[in-house]
Amino acid sequence: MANWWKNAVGYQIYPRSFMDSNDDGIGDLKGIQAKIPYLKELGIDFIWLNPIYQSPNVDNGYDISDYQAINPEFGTLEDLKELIQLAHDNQIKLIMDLVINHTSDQHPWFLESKKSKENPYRDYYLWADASPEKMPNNWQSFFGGSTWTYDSSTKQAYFHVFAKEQPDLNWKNPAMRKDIYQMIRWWLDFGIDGFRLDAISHIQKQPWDFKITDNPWAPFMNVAGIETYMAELKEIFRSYNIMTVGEASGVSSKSAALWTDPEDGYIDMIFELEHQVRTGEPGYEIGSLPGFKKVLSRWQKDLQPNGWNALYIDNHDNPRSNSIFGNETNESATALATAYLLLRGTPFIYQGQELGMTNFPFESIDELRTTESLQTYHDWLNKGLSQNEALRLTTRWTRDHSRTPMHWTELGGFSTNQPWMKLNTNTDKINVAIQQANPASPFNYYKKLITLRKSLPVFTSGSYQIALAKHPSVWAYTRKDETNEVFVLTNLSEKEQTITLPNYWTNPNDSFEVLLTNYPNTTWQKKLILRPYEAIVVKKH
Ligand code: TEU
Ligand code: CA
Repeated sequence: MANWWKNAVGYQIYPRSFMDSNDDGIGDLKGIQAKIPYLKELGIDFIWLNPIYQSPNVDNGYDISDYQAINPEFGTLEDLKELIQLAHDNQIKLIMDLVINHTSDQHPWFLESKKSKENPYRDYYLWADASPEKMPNNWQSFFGGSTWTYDSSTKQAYFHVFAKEQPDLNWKNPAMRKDIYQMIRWWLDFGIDGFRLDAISHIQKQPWDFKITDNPWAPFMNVAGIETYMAELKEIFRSYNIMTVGEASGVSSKSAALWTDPEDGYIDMIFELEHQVRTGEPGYEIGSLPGFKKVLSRWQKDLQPNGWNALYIDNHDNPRSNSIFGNETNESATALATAYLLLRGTPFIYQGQELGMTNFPFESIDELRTTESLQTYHDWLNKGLSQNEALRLTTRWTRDHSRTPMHWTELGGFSTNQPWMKLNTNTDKINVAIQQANPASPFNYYKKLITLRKSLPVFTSGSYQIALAKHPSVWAYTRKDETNEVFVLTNLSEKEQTITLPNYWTNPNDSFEVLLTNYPNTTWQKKLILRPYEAIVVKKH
């Protein structure tokens, strides 16, 4: 069956925080198994698991020390096999994170590589001559500080775009690539249904003497020469009936159409990293709706002829959309859902998003877990800020907001033990149990929305056209194919918005059917007063 992923809806699981089955405070594979019926009820078609491989957890599993072993915290390979079987029995597929830009510094390849310049694994990584005072260049890593770490025993430094415990692999080395490709095939033969390719646009780097002009990340963002490696990866992917989604920051919407072209593309779809547009002073910033809408509209347009989008509003690297673009209400959770889930592409839902989970009210630095955020906090303190100020500046946009454990019941229901990270304080109001019982809950709205998306092919393959493009608070668009035309109208603000719909949308000769709304008593007319975070989906007959 070709392209099964085109009309599929994905669900991202952050295994550490989903469900703990053995009460050690850490989510695990058996916990996920126990929640398959929940995912089935929600109506999703595939799961993306964040990394569950053997890892020292400097970056919560994104620092892998053995690609073919499971971190015992999560369970065993046998547990994963069982999970895949159970998911498949429920018509749910499962894709894994593929982290091949870097490994852990504890990976046997790196331990060898470090030993000497002559070691056969030396060139599996990127080494250059350096001294403690002088690194090969002044490039900065994504996680702060130099991209280089000095090694006194060989008088060279190794390169890393993330933490120093995550050395970058040397993609120029065919022996390294061969080992990586073997590992990829091993997983595909294991029976998984695809991969999310982590940080894939960074695998190629500029020469070390490349001069940065404006963009500090330019030396390792979609650098020319990456095509060779992507083409080799594609060759493997194309020999399996799987899906691939690349996290490809720096790949423009124009090139993304080539990357995801159904004939010649490397991968099936791309996560863009541009739509989290912020406004306001650092530490006070919120999401900018005009930016959000503009970026997503551009991606819709540029990928329309050939490419394919991966759609998301929440993930494990960003704060909760219901806090950043919404006002933490059921209405904002459901309006945001309506706005993105009916776009052209494959939607992903991040665990808890379907409940409208919110940011965590951080009161102390001890509540944070991400290495990167702890680093930022200390940087602020060193600049002379008070603890309170430093905490506020760090926590407005920390990844940790989305990593708090899932809310199953009024008391949380994630674990009977102390969880690895605190649960949010609103488990009594936002949880699976009460939302399943309440027909008007975000959970039940997501169910309807997913069903609606799958009920009409226009939502999968129809074209996208924005309306009221300049409106600062309303996102309105048309999806259209030969058979159907639907209008998606969302007020993404907490104020009422009075709008005049385009004539075309309200032509008296046509009849209109409201397919879905998140408020009672919705009317459809030329002049409309949209209530706070109101969403309406209408079909023209
Ligand atoms: O994130 C990747 C990431 O943050 C960068 O690739 C991004 O492109 C950059 O910040 C530019 O805006 C992924 C994972 O999602 C994250 O959790 C990991 O920490 C990271 O890779 C390292 O593996
Ligand atoms: Ca556990």
